[in-house]
Amino acid sequence: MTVPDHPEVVAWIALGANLGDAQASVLAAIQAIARLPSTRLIAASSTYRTAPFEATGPDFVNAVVAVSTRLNALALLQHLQQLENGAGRRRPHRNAPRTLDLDILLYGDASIASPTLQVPHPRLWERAFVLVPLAEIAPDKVSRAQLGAVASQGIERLT
Ligand code: PH2
Ligand code: MG
Ligand code: MG
Repeated sequence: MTVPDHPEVVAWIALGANLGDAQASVLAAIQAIARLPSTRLIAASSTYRTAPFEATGPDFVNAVVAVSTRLNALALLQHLQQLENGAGRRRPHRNAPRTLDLDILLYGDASIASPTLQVPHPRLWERAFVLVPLAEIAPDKVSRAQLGAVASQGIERLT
């Protein structure tokens, strides 16, 4: 499953948590992503405290990272799901509070529409908790207008 079968691609991953020690979970997940096979961490945003968006429960901690990876997109997804499960992720209902959520936002310039993975992430542009950390590490990927469109959503930089 970890056999590299792909040329190197830059992938962008969103991290989120709002159960347990969310800040510690997100920071640990960044380190775990950096240790994935055939994968190198290129950049990590600050962490942010964010208001739940179309979700219930406590405030979230969110961040975005960029990796260079030779894993194909589905293999990368499987590794990220293993990390979520290792952090104790349960899925009682959609958008339930979670110990760790790892979403592939972009995988190179690929468009993927499989039952298990949609890339670019279909709700990327609606969410300050993704756009603000993404803009921090990839200012060329997010326009002022896109940031303006989510400016009413609560977000505060932590680290
Ligand atoms: N994730 C969701 C739904 N809502 N809100 C915030 N602030 N942060 C998240 O990571 C988040 C959310 C679905 O994955
Ligand atoms: Mg998510
Ligand atoms: Mg998810």
